[in-house]
Parts: sequence; C-alpha cells; structure tokens
Amino acid sequence: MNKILVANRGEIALRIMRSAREMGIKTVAVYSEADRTMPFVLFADEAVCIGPAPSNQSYLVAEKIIAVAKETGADAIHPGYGFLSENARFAAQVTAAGLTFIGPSASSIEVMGSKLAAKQAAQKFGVPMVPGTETPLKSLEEAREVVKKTGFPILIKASAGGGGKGMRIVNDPSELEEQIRLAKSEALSAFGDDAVFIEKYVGSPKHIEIQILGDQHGNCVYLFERECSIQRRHQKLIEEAPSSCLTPAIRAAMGQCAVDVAKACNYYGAGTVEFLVDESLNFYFLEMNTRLQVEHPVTELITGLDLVKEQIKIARGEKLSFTQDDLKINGHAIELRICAEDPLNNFLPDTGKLETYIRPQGYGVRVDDGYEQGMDIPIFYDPMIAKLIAWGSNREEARHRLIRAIEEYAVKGIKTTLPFGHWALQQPAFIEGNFDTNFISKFFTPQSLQENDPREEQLAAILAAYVWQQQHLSLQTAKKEEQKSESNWKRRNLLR
Ligand code: MV4
Repeated sequence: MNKILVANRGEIALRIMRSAREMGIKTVAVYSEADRTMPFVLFADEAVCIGPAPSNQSYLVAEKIIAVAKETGADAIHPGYGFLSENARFAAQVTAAGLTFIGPSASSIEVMGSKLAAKQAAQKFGVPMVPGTETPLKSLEEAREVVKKTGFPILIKASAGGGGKGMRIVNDPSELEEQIRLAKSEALSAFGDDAVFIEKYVGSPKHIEIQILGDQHGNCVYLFERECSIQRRHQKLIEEAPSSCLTPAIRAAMGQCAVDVAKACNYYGAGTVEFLVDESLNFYFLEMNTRLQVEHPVTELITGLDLVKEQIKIARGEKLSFTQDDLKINGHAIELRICAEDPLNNFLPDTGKLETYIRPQGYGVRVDDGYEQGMDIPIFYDPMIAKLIAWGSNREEARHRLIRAIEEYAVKGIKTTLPFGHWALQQPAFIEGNFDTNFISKFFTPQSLQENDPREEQLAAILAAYVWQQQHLSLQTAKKEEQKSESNWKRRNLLR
C-alpha cells in the first residue's frame, strides 16, 4: 500500500494522514469548495476538489471519490467516520474498483447496519440483550404478546436506524397501536425500510462501548471500554477510558461478548460494540459501529496503540502483532468534544470566524483539530471543531489535567462547549463517577455557567471591609461625641 485517499475532512482526515505519513504512505485529500484552505488539504501530498460545499455534492459522492483515487494512483481509501464510512455499497464499490477499503467487509457493514440482523447474529453467541423482539414486528397482536412479558415502558426501534435515530418510547398500552404505526411510517420515509422491533426501556442506563480489532485471519481482541454516557440528543460530549464503574470481571465479560459479536459477522478492522449498562451492572448489547469512532483517542492513550495504523495493517492483510494477554490498561484518559455550539442557548450551532485560537499544551494533553486561527467555521458540516484529550496516571490526574487544558484553551469569535466541559468535570456526580445518560438533563442549566470570577469575590470582600471600616469609624466618632456631651452634661449638672 503506497498511497491512501482519505474520503473525509477536518480533524479526522488530518489524524488519518499523520499515521499514513509515519508509515511512509502517501496521502490524497479530496475536498469541497468550502474547504480549500483547511489544514488537512495543505497536509496531504496531493489534493483534489470534488465539488460544492454541500456534502451530497462532494463528500457523499462515491463515484467522484473513487474516480479521484484511480486518477491519482491511490491504492486504498480510508473513509474516516460519518459520510460514507458505514455505507456497505460504497465499501463494495471501492473493492470492485480494485482498491482496498480500509475498514470491514461490505457484508459486515451490511449485517451491523440492520439492527435486527445484528441482534440475530449476536443471539447465536449468547450475548445478553434487552428483553424484546429479534424479528420485524408483524402485527399488533404480536406486540401485545411481547409487552405482556416485558411490561411498560418499551421502546420501538427502527431496524435501519441506530445511534438513537427512529426510536419511540411507549408508556401505556393505549398508545401501542398508534406508536407502532407512527414508528413504521417514520422508518419507511427516513430509511426506506419499515421494519421495527420492541425492547424493554432501560430507564437510566450507562452507555459503555468496547473497542475491538480483528484481522483477516480470524484473530480478534478487545481494547477495553469507553464510558460515553455524557451526551445530549445522542451527541456525545465527554468520553473516558476506562469506565470508573466496571470491575475487572465485568470488563472481561463485556470484552468477550464484544469479540463474540465481531465473530458473529466475520468482522475484521476496528469496530465498536455498544452496550447499555444498568444500575446493577447488567449489560445488554445494543448495536455495533463498523468504523473508527470520534472518541478513539481515549483508547489509544490507555493502550499505547495507534488505531489508524492498526486499521491500515489489517487492511494490508497483516496479522495482529499482539494477543489479548499483551494488552493492559495504562492510566486514564478523558476527552471533551469542542463543538461550535452555544451551551447557553440550547447548544445551538454557532458559526463565524475563529478570531483567536490558541491550543493548550504540556504533558498528557492531546488536541485533534482541523482548523487554524482566522478561519471561518462553515455551516455545511458537523459543528465539532476539535477534540481535547487528557491522559493521567489515574482518573483524578486526567480530570485535573483536562480542566487545566480547558483553562489554557483560548477560543474567541465563536461559542464553544469549552465552558460546558469546565463545569461538567467539576460536578460531584462526575467526580464520583456516579452518572448515567441523564447527566446533562439532570444537572445542567445555563445558569450552571454563570461564572464565578474569583476577582469578583475579592472585590466584594474589599468593599465589605471598606464599608465596615467606614461605619465603624463613624460609630466611634459618634460615641466619642456622645461621651463628650455626656461628660459635659454631667459636669454641668455636678457643678450646679
Ligand atoms: C435504549 C435505551 C433504553 N432502553 N434501549 C440510544 C442510542 C442507540 N444506540 C440506543 N439508544 C438507547 N437505547 C433500551 N432498550 C436508551 C437509549 C438511549 C441512549 C443510549 C446510549 C446513550 C445515550 C442514550 C440517550 C438516550 C437513549
């Protein structure tokens, strides 16, 4: 493999190219008209414009991207995350064009893209799942039978959904019929597939995912877990590794289940198996993501592995160079996603110019970003502009280091999630590791960010001391005056 085309943009395109360069592999960037001055375009050995800013005219046009790979003599395509990364048809087209897709096979992507097919595959290996159905819901009668066993509330999920898309909660038997009808019609218009299934609703779960790596020779290992419960509208904001709530025994059990899920679809490449974990630490398989994930750096920092290099080696047909026993957790890592969003205004995306942009530095701090000072944040793409990751020898060191790095980060011109991160990392629930997917809705209000500037406190103390002194002084003067007049009065009376 001599040249890789990176079919993505921003921080992840740059992150992939860096690993390729370290391996002596040339890189090709493809970019939209909005992105011509981006760091990933300048970093690549070659760069080709593939169309206008909207993704459906550039980053999502498979044919154009494959044509550029052929023209530039690239022999592989890395899809990153988002865009075409979990598109089985794209993976097949890349392979059919005689190129290497740096990712799993098209058939693995297809199986895991169907949540029902994924559950059926996992079930064969005895992987625990939330009580419910593993086949497309056929009738209202079937639904009534299922909820007799599960009880309410339940979730209706679209088989073609995932990541929280196409989910409906049903609290009451009287709503069942109507909600199934709505879920099916929604799924049909959103995904072109009206298959839905039922799961018992787990109320306050933790979201914990296992990173796996499999090669094309049947070897598969787990790289431990990432705790991803701090999210809003299915958008993760803080991720960490390892989770502070798992025991070594549960970690090993979940890891083995994740490897079983991978084996169930003959998986190779990097993948992530998502679980829900309840208060009693029961875990349930949810779905598998067949791509490199945004939060992969926390796993890299605790394992010492470069996941992109591992993906490339697997795609070249190499065997994994380590076994499960070689892998150990070293310290702790926490990541904050820095998004161009206003936490004071419902996390609404904010666009504009990065007037000031100064990164934090120092031991244990990693910044994966895709913009430079002076650049505009375009409205066409994901609002995430950077990931700030801190490593520490333990959780508290990582936490303090991330807070320090947030304080060092200077971003002006656009609103970001930096102040949210600064607040969240100091919440008692976060410090104790005692939180679930309800963390933000439970604890966060815009008032949380009304900053207590230490200088304000100081000023108030000085002012209080001054006022006290003034009052004290005038009181003393008044007392003296009183004493004087009293003694005069006494004297006068005595004299009389
Ligand atoms: C659930 C659930 C509760 N019970 N399934 C959301 C993302 C998708 N991967 C599955 N999701 C959920 N599935 C059952 N049976 C709650 C969620 C869920 C969630 C899961 C992980 C992280 C954040 C979440 C936020 C809301 C709901």
